[in-house]
Amino acid sequence: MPLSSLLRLASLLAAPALAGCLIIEAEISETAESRMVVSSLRPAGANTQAPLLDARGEHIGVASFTEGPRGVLIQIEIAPGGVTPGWHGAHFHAVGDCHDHHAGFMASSGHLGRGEGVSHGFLSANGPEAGDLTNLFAPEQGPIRAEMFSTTVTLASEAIGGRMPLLDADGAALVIHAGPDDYISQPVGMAGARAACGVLARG
Ligand SMILES: [Cu+2]
Repeated sequence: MPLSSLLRLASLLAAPALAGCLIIEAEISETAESRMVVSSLRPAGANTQAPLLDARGEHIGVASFTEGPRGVLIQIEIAPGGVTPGWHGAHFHAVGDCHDHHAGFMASSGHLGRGEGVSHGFLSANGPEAGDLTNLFAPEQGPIRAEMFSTTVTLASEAIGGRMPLLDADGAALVIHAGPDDYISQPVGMAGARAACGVLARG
């Protein structure tokens, strides 16, 4: 798909009221009345999703993933108050396991693509890792809505064109950290604890 088409697609996805082709899902947060409705705008073409849990194991939002010809579109929506206001690092972690919220989501392992000769961070000489993503911003009030595009991963079960597979045997998780990623410090950009985690569902 030419770049112009990709940009047109992105603008359509960013303007759901105009696109008229989105499936609107809504689900009630069971634990926090103040959060009211967690609405998820799922593009009709989205291939899979990851429900996001916070460190208390509460459902705070959802991430949707759509495979493109050169990478994966990531769309994140988090309810108001789901994470603290400010910038937060986000990465793909190597294992699709977020059961251990009480233990800091360590079961999701390290960043996807961590290995010899590879460093964390877009600004690192030997970076980035395949799982690196840009930070997202949580406002003081209202929900978080963020979109990212990764050219280093695929939703396939095997590598495609050098892109690492998210849905291989041990899956993958989208992890949101307590603080921002500085894109250069090792091993996680000084992003701190793992504040939220979501396992990518298999289609
Ligand atoms: Cu991380």
